[in-house]
Amino acid sequence: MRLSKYFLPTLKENPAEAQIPSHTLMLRAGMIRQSASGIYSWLPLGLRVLRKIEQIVREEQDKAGAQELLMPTIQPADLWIESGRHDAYGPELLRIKDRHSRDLLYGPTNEEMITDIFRNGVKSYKELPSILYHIQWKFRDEVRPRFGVMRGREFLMKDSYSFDLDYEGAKRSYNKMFVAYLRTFARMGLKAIPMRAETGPIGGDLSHEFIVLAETGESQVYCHKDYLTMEIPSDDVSYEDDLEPIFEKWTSLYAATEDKYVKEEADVVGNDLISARGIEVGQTFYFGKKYSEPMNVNVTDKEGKKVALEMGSYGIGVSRLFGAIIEASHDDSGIIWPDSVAPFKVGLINLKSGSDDTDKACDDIYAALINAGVEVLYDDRKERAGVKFNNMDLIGLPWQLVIGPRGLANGVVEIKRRATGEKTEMSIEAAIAKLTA
Ligand code: 5CA
Repeated sequence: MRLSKYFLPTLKENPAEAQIPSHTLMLRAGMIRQSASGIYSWLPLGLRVLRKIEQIVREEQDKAGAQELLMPTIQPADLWIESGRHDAYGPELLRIKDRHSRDLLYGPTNEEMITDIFRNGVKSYKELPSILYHIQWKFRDEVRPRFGVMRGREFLMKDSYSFDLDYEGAKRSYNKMFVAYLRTFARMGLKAIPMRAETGPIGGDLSHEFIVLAETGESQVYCHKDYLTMEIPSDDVSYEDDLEPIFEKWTSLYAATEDKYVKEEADVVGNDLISARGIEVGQTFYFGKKYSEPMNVNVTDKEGKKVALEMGSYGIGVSRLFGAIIEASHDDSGIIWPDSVAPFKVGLINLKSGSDDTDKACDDIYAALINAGVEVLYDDRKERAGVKFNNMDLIGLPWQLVIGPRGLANGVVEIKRRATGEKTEMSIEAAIAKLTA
């Protein structure tokens, strides 16, 4: 992509409405714009990152055996009346009437709808277990939307739902999602720590919040220091294996917990516990028959008896992760994207746009990288070098490739790694080889 043609409305100054780095940087780097309180448009550069986060979430769900479907954003209120949540959910639920005065709502989550789809589609225990998920926009009319995409009103969520015949099956499904979550967040360069949690309006009695530690997190959390060095389950661990030992290992250190569970925090902090701020990027729930009993989600078991299914649900805040990754990875100059979610891998900087030599060299390098399948943002604008450097640092692409007349005369270009600031001079061939490796 040539920057001269790219819609990238960056800002020089920190916007007054932003209180935390991710919000400031997403606005400054031209990635989002607020449309209404807690509701955002995703501009081209931001959308590329959102899609990559979404894709990692999708791949890890698929590996765990979950199947993707897509449910609508608008739901009939009837289903929520049936489950009893229409009243229970309160003013966060955006209730809508259509032209025929039918009651609808903008879904804040999809337990009812998936339950309805499932009960009409499955009859026998032989069709279990099953985990279904979708990645869809949600709406919660939060009292205090804040921190940009971190606590929005409209936000993108991955929500999975598991259906099993008995508790043992449901726990196996829970463990699969638990391991998938550890892997998902690790692929984004995040250390997310599972913490025992309350279940709130979703219900149930087993729940974990996955918390990324960051100074700007909304909640105060405490966790055992060993969490910081604990290994993510390797690829050798299959989803067919018994995952209970992994679950035990990750949940047994004086369990990691939110402050509401810590009674004598002053005594325990300072020993093996770390006190930190955290961002909740996902939450898992086991709620047994909470929806399946009132909504009649049955199958016939081996003996031909009807049994209500054991269910769980598992959410990931896809758009919140965007902010969480920036909170965990930025410096004074801007964002530092982990390679896995970077909008482009390479920022190609032409230090003298308009000069035949540098233009020709940049065009050739750009073509070579694109042909090799590398995502490149080429700053071909007639701007000062300082402006280009600042801009590249701000948007945080993992690699910068700098082409100037002086270097070219000596047969070299410069590669900079954004994360470390390390700069290396090398031949054009060597630079292309490095970036396509
Ligand atoms: N039905 C369950 C699991 S599918 C559920 O809705 N869980 S949740 O309420 O915990 O939401 C799942 C994730 O969505 C949260 O962990 C959080 O990362 C994200 N999330 C929740 N509310 C917001 C919000 N207002 N803005 C951005 N992300 C949010």
